[in-house]
Amino acid sequence: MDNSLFDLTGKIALVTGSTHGLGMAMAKGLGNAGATLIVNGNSSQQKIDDAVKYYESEGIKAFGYKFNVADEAEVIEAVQKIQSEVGAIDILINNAGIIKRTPLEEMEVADFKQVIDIDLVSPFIVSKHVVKSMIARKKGKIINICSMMSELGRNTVGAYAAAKGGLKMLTQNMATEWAKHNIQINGIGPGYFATSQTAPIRVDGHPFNDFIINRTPAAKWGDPDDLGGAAVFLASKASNFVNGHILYVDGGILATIGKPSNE
Ligand code: GCO
Ligand code: CA
Repeated sequence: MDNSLFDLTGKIALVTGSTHGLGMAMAKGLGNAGATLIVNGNSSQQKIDDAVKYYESEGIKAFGYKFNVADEAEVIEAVQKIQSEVGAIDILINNAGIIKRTPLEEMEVADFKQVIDIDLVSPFIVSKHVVKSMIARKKGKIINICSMMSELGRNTVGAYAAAKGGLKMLTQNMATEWAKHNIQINGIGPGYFATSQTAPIRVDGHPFNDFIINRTPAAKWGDPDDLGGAAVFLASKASNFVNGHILYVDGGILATIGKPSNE
């Protein structure tokens, strides 16, 4: 099969928050399609080194950079280092994010602001500094990782929903401003996936576990590797006229109002 439409050989991809979870699964998808990975995290150098070793064991070229996506000075320094040490960034996936599950009326303002900072302001900061060389080179791909919460509310995740809803509009505005430079900016909206972020609500017997399985037409939690195809599509020339679109990968959740638990 000629899959040159999806070939990422020679491309350099920065995936923020790619030491574990969905970020790692999407990065692996890009790497298996030929991309060289820039692995990022902010918790520890050890986690980054371990992730780089993991990618390399999968036959993927990877380089680790520890920086805080919410700190503009750190982002500027890291982007400059990446560009001089590895090369210009062709693909950026803004994936790093956090969630806090607290009823809104009990949530501290500082916690609300921290979620907005990391999940919404950071994609702006990183994109702002990566897009400059994309504009100069007249090509690039930016993928913002949205959520079911870009479209739907849920008890306790108000700050996260506000950030992810904002990220959907930020994606559309980036496309509005940057598409003319031959840069495609889109989003991926993962449904409910089996990751460490959802571990606390995925345990057997937790009512949310049954709820999600019943609420999802595919009747299961997603396997993180199922996101690889969407990432490769939006990172490759297969999507060269797709812009400002959010591709939901959710087993059908947004297609339906759901059903009673006994059906
Ligand atoms: C939650 C979940 C979600 C998912 C995902 C859904 O508490 O509802 O953790 O936020 O992580 O973002 O798309
Ligand atoms: Ca290929």
